[in-house]
Amino acid sequence: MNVKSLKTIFLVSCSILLACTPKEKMPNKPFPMNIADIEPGREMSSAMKRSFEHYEAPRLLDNELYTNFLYTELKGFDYKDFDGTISRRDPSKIIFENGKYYIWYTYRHTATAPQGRKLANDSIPSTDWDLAEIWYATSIDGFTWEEQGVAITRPQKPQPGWRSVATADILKFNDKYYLYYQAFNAPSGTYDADKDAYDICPVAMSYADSPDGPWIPLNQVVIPFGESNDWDWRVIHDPMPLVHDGKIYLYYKSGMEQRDANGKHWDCWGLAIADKPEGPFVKHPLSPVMNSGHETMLFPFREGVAAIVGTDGIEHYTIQYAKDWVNFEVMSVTQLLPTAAGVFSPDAFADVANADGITWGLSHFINAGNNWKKQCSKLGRFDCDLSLSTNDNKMKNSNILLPNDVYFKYGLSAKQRERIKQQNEDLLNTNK
Ligand code: AAL
Repeated sequence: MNVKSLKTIFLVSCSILLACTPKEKMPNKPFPMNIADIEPGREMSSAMKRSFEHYEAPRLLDNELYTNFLYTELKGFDYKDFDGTISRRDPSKIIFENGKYYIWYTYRHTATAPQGRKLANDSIPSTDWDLAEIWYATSIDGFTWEEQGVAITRPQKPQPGWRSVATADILKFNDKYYLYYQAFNAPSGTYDADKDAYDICPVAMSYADSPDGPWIPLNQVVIPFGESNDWDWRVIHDPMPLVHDGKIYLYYKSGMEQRDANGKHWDCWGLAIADKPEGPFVKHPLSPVMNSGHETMLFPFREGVAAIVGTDGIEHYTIQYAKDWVNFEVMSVTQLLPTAAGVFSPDAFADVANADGITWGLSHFINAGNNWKKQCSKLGRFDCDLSLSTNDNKMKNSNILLPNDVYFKYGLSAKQRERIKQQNEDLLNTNK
């Protein structure tokens, strides 16, 4: 058969196919001004269809999982003029017990500011969360805090966490309290040749009968690393426990080696489930269950779980929801998100069928003194409306504009200026 007859057969088959394909039902009227006037079954563009089908509501104002975040400085914490020797960061969830709010956080009080892993020794920290302990504070109103002191000290070598204990989160289960935290056995940033990775640090747990302690260490690793070459075989960070269906649902961060433009590995979030706080924790077979977020804050919402997904990843700066606690969907895109925050989630452990959500929490602000040589972090409060019972329209704005200076601060590098100059010259040369 020659090329010409092949072409003819192809064209004839195409027209038969086209004739058989049902024609798309195109709307014959322009899109109406009022949503109520949209005819049922009307064909829509993908974007308009998404407004009605994917999101909770076409208007942000009606989207329970959209919010702004408004920030307030806290009272009650001293940072020695941000000289870099005192740091408070990575706050836990906030709980309300004994007539007051409780929060736990990474507390570092060292002789110097962090100096990097090469200069680190027994008293010089490598990073902002090295040589740290877990401290706690209480508050009556959530704005003024009273530091209560240490909750988890560093145990003796070789117990997990002898070098640093950091990034704790709280669980209340059957009237007892559990703190899960990162337990470093080497200065953070140290290279581990066995695992060919930095920051190998298991999750440890301590328990107490009261939020005021005393905290008893379990002295064992509670969330096992994955097998060699599994996505989470090297790092398990940021443990976050919630209660669902009578079990402990603990989300944690790990990630694949693929580097992003900012040099960070691909952060994802896994889910491990246990019947008892000490485990065994069984990893959900669909883990990782979230594809983004260096810092993610989770809380029960309606019958599912919601997540505020912060920096890093293809779905950063979003608020997500998983009705089944496993399969997350993007519910909104937002701005000025809290960083590594701890939320006040009254239903975190209540295991209710219709959780209300959250309206505030504490975020950390790294490099609090704006001087990387004296790096330290501070805690600040954020307020929001991700709650079914709160309806604060002011939290639903979507035109937050930052001061001009902020835009220009993120300017071009000399290398980028050079590239642009070259592109201009090339254009001039080709048009001569
Ligand atoms: C934080 C957390 C973990 C990391 C480091 C300290 O924001 O993601 O805790 O290890 O940074």
